Amino acid sequence: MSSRLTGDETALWQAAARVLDANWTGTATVPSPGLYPHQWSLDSAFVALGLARHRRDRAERELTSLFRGQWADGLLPHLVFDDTLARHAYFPGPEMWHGDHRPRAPHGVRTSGLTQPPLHAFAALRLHESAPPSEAEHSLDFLRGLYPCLAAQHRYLAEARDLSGSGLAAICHPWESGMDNSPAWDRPLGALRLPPAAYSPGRTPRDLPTGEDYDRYVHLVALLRAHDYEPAYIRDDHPFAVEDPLFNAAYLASEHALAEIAALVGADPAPHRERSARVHAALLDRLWDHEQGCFRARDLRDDRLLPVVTVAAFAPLLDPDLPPGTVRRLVDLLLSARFAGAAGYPVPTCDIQAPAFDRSGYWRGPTWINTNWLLWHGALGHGLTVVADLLYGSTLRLVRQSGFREYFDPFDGTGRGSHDYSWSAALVLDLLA
Ligand code: 2M8
Repeated sequence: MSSRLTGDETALWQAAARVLDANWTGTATVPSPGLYPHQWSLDSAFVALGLARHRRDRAERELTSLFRGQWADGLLPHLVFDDTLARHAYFPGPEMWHGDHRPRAPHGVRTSGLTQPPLHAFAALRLHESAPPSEAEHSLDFLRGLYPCLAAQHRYLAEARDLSGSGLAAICHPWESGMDNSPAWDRPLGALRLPPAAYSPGRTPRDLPTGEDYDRYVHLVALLRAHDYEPAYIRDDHPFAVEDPLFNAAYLASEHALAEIAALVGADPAPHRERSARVHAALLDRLWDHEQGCFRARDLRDDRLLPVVTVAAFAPLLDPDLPPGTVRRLVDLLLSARFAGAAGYPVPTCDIQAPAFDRSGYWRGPTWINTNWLLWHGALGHGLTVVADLLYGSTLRLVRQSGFREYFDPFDGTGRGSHDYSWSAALVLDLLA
């Protein structure tokens, strides 16, 4: 803990550290007690950023534990199951993802067959950069060991998920975005033709996503599983294929980090630089909406941008090479009454003026700490100190007022969803560091 913290900040820091301690299983961190009892990929990347400031040993174990689940083709699954738990502990449990035939999946570890935004190389580099001099050598050794896994994760995305050949990676399920029921997915989900007796899991941990959303999520998983998650099926036939700005901004940030890691561990950074240049160009070429001045997801099944503007529109601020004119237009929209301008506790996950906006609807409106953190980091990278200060202040106000909740009402800051949510705590540790 930094010695320059005020008394109030010290108390917040300690409370955040307590949440991470309580959610530590001995090998990894669960997103929250109760509702999310396994290890999630995106959560672990954010948690590692916080553990880097609190328990560096655990940050390393967090990442190592996640990569135990990596598939032979490099896919980093979005879920690594804790097999000691009862089967009903979480829906959908391990049995939904595989039958006995488990091509490419690791032995002895049960995982999902989807992935999530690849923020891991970015987190690993930041972990290394925050090492005190006494741990620098050990930290470099850790990076050396992790580099091949990170490189394989990115190779999978480049080889199996670049469905348009543009350099962008496509997601094949809303869960892969990390923003499950974002209104951005309403159109492609609505276009799905469900089998007559759709599966109804009866899991409604909160009002949204609805049972109908779950039918669609489960249907998409059933299709992927039936086709063994084969890249050729995903490319040619799977009905949900979307290029998302947040997923690709994370991919780009991590590709930049991989180039740096490669140089540190004596590998060749050139392939990573080439790939990040392609993702940068494709983001602007394929996902930039000049009229609205923001990034939008592209549906590859009808080659159109998806209509709803969400907080993902701003994620490419993580791109250090974003042209200044593009940055200015993003900031204008971010500060407008459609996002931060009309929210007491920005940044809402969906355009407030969109008909689909729902202030309490999970990823359909509430403010989340992780998206705030990504935009804060992106804003700092572009020297946007006013925006960064706004995000920093509003994020800390949320957790001071409502605790480390999963998500928050963007107008009055009321906490919603799980309590003691790991990435909310972890990212506060990083903010305060
Ligand atoms: C939420 O997603 C899971 C499915 O993966 C769920 O709804 O059960 C999302 O918020 C996702 O971004 C997050 O990683 C996960 C665990 O916190 O929960």
